[in-house]
Amino acid sequence: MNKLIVVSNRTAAATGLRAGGLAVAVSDALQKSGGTWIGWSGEVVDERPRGVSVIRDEGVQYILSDLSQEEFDGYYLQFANRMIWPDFHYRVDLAHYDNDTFEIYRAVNQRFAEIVAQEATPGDLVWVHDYHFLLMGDALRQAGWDGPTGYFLHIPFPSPELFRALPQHNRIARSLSYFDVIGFQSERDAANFHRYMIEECAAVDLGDGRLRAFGRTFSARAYPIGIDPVTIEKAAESELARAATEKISRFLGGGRSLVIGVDRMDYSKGLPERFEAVGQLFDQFEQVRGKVSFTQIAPPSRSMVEEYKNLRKELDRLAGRINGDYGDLDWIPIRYLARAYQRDELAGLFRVADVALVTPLRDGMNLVAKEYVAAQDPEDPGVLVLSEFAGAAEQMTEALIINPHDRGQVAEAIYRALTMSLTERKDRWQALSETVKAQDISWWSDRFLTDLRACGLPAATAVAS
Ligand code: ADQ
Repeated sequence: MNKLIVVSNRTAAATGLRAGGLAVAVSDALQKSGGTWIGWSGEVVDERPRGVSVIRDEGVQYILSDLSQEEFDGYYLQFANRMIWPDFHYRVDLAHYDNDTFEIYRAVNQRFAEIVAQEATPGDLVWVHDYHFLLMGDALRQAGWDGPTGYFLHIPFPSPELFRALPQHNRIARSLSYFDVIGFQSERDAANFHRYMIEECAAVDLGDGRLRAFGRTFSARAYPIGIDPVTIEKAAESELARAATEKISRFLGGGRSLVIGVDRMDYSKGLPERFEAVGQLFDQFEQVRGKVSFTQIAPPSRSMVEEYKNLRKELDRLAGRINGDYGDLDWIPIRYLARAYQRDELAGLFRVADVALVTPLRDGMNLVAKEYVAAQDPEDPGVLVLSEFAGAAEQMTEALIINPHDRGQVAEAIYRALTMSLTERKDRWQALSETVKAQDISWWSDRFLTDLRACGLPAATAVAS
């Protein structure tokens, strides 16, 4: 193998590694193997961009292209974030189905495919990421690249009934079939994709995750993404972590328990439902009033999209109402901080939090669940309350698994977590920690890249290896 080429909408160069699981995960994988990362520069310009900019940083070469205003609106804001994102997160009610923006989305996929094809040389591996580039499979082949090409979807793959709601579903499925390896976060997602391909595209199931459809043979399996637990453990003991925990301890005052939530502000994360469940906790379990504070950290994202603006208003309203109903002169039940924090600061907050609420309505994986476990003190670990609809629930079965729509169940789980014995907390944490350590970020990328590499080998070698 020569080099690895990763393609994703945002790269670590453009995001500066802030909120966003993809940036965190992929930059770790690329730094280990060296290689090229191709994506959007983060800049929007008036004209259709012609050139690219090339940056080198910590062993990774970044090739970045601007987006024109028309591309940004059609490809990014509209098709990716107002059609695919809501549809794949089971929010058909929020999706704005539209054919014109699909054409712009297709053209942007083709433009980036041409940048990849210019950079790739025989022996390279191309690894495309996420829902911005669903059409990259055949776009790459059209651009002249025919080497091993993999695709990893970071968000859920919906049930076939919901995928079919996208007017372009068949076109997208055909394009996906041009990838050699398609990776999903969970078994549930992989099963949804298989069912769609078999029911709708007459795919033949060849066993072992492989399918034949549209005249192509490819594999589609689950590769649950992990984190680097060692980095998080260290981060939890850093200076920044200490400073953050001192600040929050001053706010909490002596003896008060901390329940924490950390999410991008997104309707898929179930934040209004979570706030309501915390309200219900104070309503149903009066004994915890004044003794527990819930802090939600939620940096606004995609704030140009209307549904996200509405969410912010909803959260402001709910936090205000719950604090008004239950708060006291010396106690604020819900604190909600609409800003990003550094990884070290978050790790410190995770470590001192008695309970973490990871309660998305749908989530591909959810890295916060894993980061929370990695940041705990083994002698006094906190408790994870986890939605059954996060991909992480398939691996993290020792968390308190809840249905985020069931406020009463979530309130009871929080109460149970707050009153859980040290022995039970340790047992649960031990099992979770073993999973997070064994199935870490390297495990994820190694498994995917091993399968992808096997596609580039002559058939006899691939079988023998
Ligand atoms: P996201 O939807 O962004 O990722 P998630 O997996 O939780 O969700 O990752 C968020 C990352 O951003 C975490 O590393 C977290 O620590 C960080 N973060 C969150 N809030 C922050 C804040 N206030 N300040 C700074 N950092 C913050 C998508 C999918 C997920 C999938 C990931 C990775 O939606 O389901 O797990 O990709 O594949």
